Amino acid sequence: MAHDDLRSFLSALEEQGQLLRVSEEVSPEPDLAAAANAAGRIGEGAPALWFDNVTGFTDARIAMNVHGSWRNHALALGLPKETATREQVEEFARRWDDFPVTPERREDAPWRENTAEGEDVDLFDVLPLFRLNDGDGGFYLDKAAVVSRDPDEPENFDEQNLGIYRIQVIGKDRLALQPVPMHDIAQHLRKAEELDEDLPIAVTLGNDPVVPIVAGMPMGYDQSEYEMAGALRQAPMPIATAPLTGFDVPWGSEVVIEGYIESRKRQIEGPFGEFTGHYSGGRRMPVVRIEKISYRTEPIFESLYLGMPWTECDYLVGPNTCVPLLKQLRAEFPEVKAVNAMYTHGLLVIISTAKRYGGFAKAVGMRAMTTPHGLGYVGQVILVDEDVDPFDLPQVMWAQSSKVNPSEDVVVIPNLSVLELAPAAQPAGVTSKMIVDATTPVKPDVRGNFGTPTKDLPETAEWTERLRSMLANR
Ligand SMILES: [Mn+2]
Repeated sequence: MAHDDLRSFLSALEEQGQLLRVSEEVSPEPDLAAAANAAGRIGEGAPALWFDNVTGFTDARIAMNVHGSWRNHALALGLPKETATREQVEEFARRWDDFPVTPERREDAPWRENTAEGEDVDLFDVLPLFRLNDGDGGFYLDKAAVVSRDPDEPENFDEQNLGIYRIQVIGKDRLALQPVPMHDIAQHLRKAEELDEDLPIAVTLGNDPVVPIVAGMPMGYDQSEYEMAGALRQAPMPIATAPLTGFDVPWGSEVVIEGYIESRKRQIEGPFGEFTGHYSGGRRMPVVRIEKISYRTEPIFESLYLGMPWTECDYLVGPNTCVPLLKQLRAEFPEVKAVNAMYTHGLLVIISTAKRYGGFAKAVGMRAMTTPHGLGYVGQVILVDEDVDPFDLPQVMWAQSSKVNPSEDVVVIPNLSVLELAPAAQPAGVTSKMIVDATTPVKPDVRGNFGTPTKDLPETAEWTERLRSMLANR
């Protein structure tokens, strides 16, 4: 069942026992972030967290860890909460094939209830801002879906982009935003700055749970995130027209912030604890001038804790990284069976593939590095045979330990692109990348002295069931 906004999803989570209301008084720092950090440390099935009794805030409603467990991720896709991770990825991949689903335009967006513009814009009036990690340089909006358009083709709906970017609040009406060069908004900004024009944007906060999933997904430049949201929701995505920019924004957002990235202006942003498990330092980033805020009455502020994995971020960008890589690889290499890009946002990827001929698996690895996500992330690829499950790490370690002859199966390619946040890159933004071919060589590649593989015995499946039922009936 599709949820049209964050509120209805939080209600659904509560009905399923997947929302925990923290009613006792807590401090904004460090309690809010520490609680969300802890949600990633209490084992499977962590709930979303709701806070409305925060010292110093007379009027705050804060939701965290909304996607922060496989149960919540399943519920976000409208699946039963017990759905296994692998099944969630497979269902996600099935729904991908329903793309595109035309969105449904609605007029009565609830965020039209309240507005502030010009001199009256004050983010601190609307949002209960707090810091996440103790070394952060300020307050962040880290789960907002940002809408921008291609300045060359502003009427092209498919090129209108919805993306999640880290955003620091640097004043009551000022933001600093990080456009990773590999992401679509960076192309929009580059074109605007070539014309010395400000780039209009709409920052939407507190959305239906599929919006952060599609906004954080590495799709093609001219693939509409709203049309993909419709495919994943199995219902058209409700959108509405933002009043200042005229952009298409989610109908159900809690808060819509509109303004302009000021051409060629930069200001220090950061430090910020990142998904890599390391802080970025302070860096010069583009500056946003806010001109209008629209918001629901009693808006909910949704925030996401990130830092040393696993955190909510890792659940949010797990399947939505695996599936695009799988689909983009299969378009050219139908032999690819499965892709596991669950680790550190796909800085490392495990791919299982059949081989057409010797050397084929390495070609699959190189292609992974040139997909939209690969250009900024995929730094290590482990390739395994088609009968090895890339989500089963003991199997992957078996393949790597038994199949790899390092001098020939480990290929290092120097000076490739990666996002600046990758901690091991040198200089930031450039790195060597590695392919580990842990597949069995096929002709004409006849290296190694591989004997006949010891497959599970034909009767093992039957005995698995027998043992299970004997144990169950003891
Ligand atoms: Mn896009």
